[in-house]
Amino acid sequence: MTKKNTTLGEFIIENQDSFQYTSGELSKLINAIRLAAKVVNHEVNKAGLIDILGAAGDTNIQGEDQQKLDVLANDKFIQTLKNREIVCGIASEEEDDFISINSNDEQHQNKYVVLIDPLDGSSNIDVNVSVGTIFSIYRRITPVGTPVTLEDFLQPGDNQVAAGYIIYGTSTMLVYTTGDGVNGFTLNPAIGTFYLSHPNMKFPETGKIYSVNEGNYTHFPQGVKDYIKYCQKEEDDRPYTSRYIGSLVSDFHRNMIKGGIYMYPKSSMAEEGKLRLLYECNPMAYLAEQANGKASDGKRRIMELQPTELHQRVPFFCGSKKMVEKAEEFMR
Ligand code: P6P
Repeated sequence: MTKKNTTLGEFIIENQDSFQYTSGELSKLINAIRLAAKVVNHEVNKAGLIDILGAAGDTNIQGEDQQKLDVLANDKFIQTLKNREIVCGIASEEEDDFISINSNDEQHQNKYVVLIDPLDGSSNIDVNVSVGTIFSIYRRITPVGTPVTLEDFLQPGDNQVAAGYIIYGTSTMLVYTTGDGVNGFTLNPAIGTFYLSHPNMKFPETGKIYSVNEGNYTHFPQGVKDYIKYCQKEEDDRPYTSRYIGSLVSDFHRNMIKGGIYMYPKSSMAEEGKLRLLYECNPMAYLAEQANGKASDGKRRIMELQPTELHQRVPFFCGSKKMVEKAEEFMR
């Protein structure tokens, strides 16, 4: 068992033998994410000051072009991942198409594609509510050294080799899995080091928190309405508590620690729901299952879905296993 206060760097070295591919590759992948997380964290934490220090919208006090933070986060992650000799392609919520990274170069042996939501919940920045970055990593399926193709990105979630998130909250944490459980690392901003603070994270089998935007209640399918009323009914261990931050990473993180279910159902306003399969639902589903939780679209396991489009949306139910199963029961 890894001792607490291990740094992320030490943890990667201690655990790279359990990574199913060559050990150096895991280190490069996670180190790229780690570096980008620190850079984005720095920008996110001073977001409010930028408005004070520089005219919002054009330039800030350093005379730099003021970028929307999600665009900035996107640029930082892409730039950091490109600089590593490990990634051959990147897809992002902020980019219409995927980005191919010099995979025309014959010597280019990069084997991994990364899919990211660079700053999920970014509308919360202006009101100082926590936001997050979500990442999902696959090995390419087309031949190494050839140009990466859309096929390399449209893989079912079961093919993921790593996934995780950074939550920019009261503290900044990096939470990830490579298929051998979920571990959480807290950043000490004073020295820029992530320390293992939450080893072997697990969803409680059930919980008393449900997270959904109840403003959409009248537009939900009947089964979802019935489940929400079930959560609110005074019976057994209920009523549950409603907690909805408007930031998937934050709601997921709290539910994993305390027990709970997060729901973004389809509705008459959003026929396929709102969340994106490739860079929101699949990585969070991988983490959920690695933490003994569950993730479905209400009927099917998220990680079995065969993607058809880069930015496709799916309904999303994720969290404590027994709560997701109960919600699915109401929707059958
Ligand atoms: P709504 C943020 O935009 C996000 O993708 C998730 O992080 C969050 O849970 C959800 O959408 C909020 O969406 O429609 O409830 O405001």
